[in-house]
Amino acid sequence: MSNLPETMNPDVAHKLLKVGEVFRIPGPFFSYEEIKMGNVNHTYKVNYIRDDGSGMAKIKSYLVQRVNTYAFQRPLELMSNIDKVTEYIHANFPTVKCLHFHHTAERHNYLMDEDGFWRLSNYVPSVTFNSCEDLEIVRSAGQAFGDFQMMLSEFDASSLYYTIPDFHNTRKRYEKLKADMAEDPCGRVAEVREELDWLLSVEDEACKLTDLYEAGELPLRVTHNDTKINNVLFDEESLKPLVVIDLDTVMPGLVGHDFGDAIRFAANFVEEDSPEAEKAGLNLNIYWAFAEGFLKETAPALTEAEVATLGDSCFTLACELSTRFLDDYITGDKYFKIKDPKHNLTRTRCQIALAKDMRKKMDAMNAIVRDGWVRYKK
Ligand code: GN1
Ligand code: MG
Repeated sequence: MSNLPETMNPDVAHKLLKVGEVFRIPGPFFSYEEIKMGNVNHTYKVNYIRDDGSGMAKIKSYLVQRVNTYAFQRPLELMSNIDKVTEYIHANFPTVKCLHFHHTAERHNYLMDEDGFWRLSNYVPSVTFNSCEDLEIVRSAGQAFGDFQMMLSEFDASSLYYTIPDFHNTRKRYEKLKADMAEDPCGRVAEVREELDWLLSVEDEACKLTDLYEAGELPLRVTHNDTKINNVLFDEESLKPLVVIDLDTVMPGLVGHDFGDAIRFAANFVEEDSPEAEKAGLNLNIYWAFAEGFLKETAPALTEAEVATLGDSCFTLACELSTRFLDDYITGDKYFKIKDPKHNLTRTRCQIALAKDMRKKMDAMNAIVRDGWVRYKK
């Protein structure tokens, strides 16, 4: 479980207080905690005191995020996507919880100032998991992501902007890696030769999903595209899923993007940036549990061709993310937040080790999704 508080920095506290004022949050503001989850945006839980209606003080919290505009170069389009998707869910599935973004006096759901691009939403008391051995929780995370995708199955995909163009275009990710490798702007390529060689040796296999889509064999859906299990908030007591969060990359995509990304995160024996890459690998029990939950929701809508890609999509997403981590390392760590100078290299090695192990287990992975699909599609 995550979300550990840390000591407050007065400059950050002052900034968050100002952001709260722009979003018209009634005070007094008294503290904040940085939420360390998320590798791209900065997230803070901000705490205010309120009257609970009977003259007693209660704590009311919100989430403030500074959006990383290096990753999201068109943040207004991103906020427009989130608005459309949450309004659609609210209108069509009124009992489903959504994050709600607050507006400024100018009716903007963001604030752009000299320090960046900010947004503020309600805080949902909950727990999240970076890893989880409890198969029931994993199964329900699979259901939550499957259900999220199904809720959006009638949503007009053409009304969405591509917040990050070619986000899961594995071919383009490889092309960028190769171009940056040739340029070697930080002189780091010699050090990562082994990782590069391995990734390049499996390029065609990793790009199968992209190639099949381009050949017209797979339908485009509205997908979440960042299905880490910690993007599902769970109720603190019942441990049932409450809401799927992080809608920054909700865009047209393939079902395999959501399935594969969830598996490469949740079903790894170790966390995605473990320095013990030799321990990384696919936990088939977790894979099975997630697949059960996901297919329970999605099977009736999936084509046979899509189901046939689900096992491979896990390998694809692990390789694709390896190329992204490695590319960031080669180009000087501009995209992902890093905790130490080799963090992106550590992440790369761990994803590669996972991808290698997935390859050995692919027959079992394919059998599991096929079996689940056959049972649930009726
Ligand atoms: C980023 O920031 P976070 O943790 O939600 C990234 C994902 C990666 C993930 C790897 C917009 O997600 O694509 O899979 O890190 N999000 C973006 O941990 O690039
Ligand atoms: Mg994200």
